[in-house]
Amino acid sequence: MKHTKLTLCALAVMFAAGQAFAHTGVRDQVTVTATAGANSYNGFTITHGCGGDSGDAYPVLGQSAVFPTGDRVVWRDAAGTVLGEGGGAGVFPTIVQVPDFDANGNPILDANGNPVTHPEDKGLNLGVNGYGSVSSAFTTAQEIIDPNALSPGVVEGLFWKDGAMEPKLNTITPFKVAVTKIIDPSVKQVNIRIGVINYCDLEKNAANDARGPYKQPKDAFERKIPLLASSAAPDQINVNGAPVYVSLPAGNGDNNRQDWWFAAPYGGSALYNDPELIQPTYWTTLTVINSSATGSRVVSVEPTGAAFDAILTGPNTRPFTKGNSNL
Ligand SMILES: [Cu+2]
Repeated sequence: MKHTKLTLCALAVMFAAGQAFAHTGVRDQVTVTATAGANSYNGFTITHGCGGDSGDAYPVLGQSAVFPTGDRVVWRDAAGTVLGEGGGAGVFPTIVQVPDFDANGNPILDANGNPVTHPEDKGLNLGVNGYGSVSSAFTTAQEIIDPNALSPGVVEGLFWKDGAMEPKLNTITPFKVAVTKIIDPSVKQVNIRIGVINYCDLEKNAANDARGPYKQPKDAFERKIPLLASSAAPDQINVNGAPVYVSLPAGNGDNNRQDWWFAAPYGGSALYNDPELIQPTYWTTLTVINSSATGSRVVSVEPTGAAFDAILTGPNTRPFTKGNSNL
């Protein structure tokens, strides 16, 4: 039997149950002011296995995330209307003074001997840092940077692998962000949308799924964990009894088991365009509150399709995907 929609999480069910913060979200909101930013030691909350709201839940084996960064961002108002692309949209300060250089590469100085500068928009920088250690279900945490980006060296994505979230439990994948002050007093809240993928089905995709058995996942301590949880079975009493868990058949004949926690990327994406996997409206969102706002505007910023295609490519999503196809 094919499970073509296993990856879709039933939003209506979750809101009906009053679990508006379920799915994969962000642990803490961040509060800044007109004059001061804030460091936030934060994380993604993984609240169920792939496809886990209305039936079987596959254990999450890893996670990728792309943050809105640099000039590959789109700003929207509360209704979703595009306000602009790139930069800080006058909400976050992204303009910096850059020195002028002469033809020989030496800084140009003014009459007082001070460097001559000009303003440049260096793009959005959330100051993302990955955190190591076995503080989530996954042993490996990696930062993803793009050497060809507007500001090379800025972390644009994070990646976790080598472990598994037991499907009846939750986990938090840790990161730090350094959010700057908000310079537009009319903006009360910024919803920072992050494109997150939870991987569940190791090295299985449309090209190879029918071949070979599903590999039993292991947790960060190399312990085997159950393959599958089913909401149709009685509540779990203990793992050894495990009436809840059943094995998967060899190969499942369909796409990877993945949950994609983002809507269709702005501007289109060559890699992330599978309508079975894209959420209708839901994004994993970091909420930033401006405590010194005088207005009540809510704006959002999200990575563009170009950012997805540059950051979450095959090398940055392996071993869960191979190459740039069948993501
Ligand atoms: Cu959910």
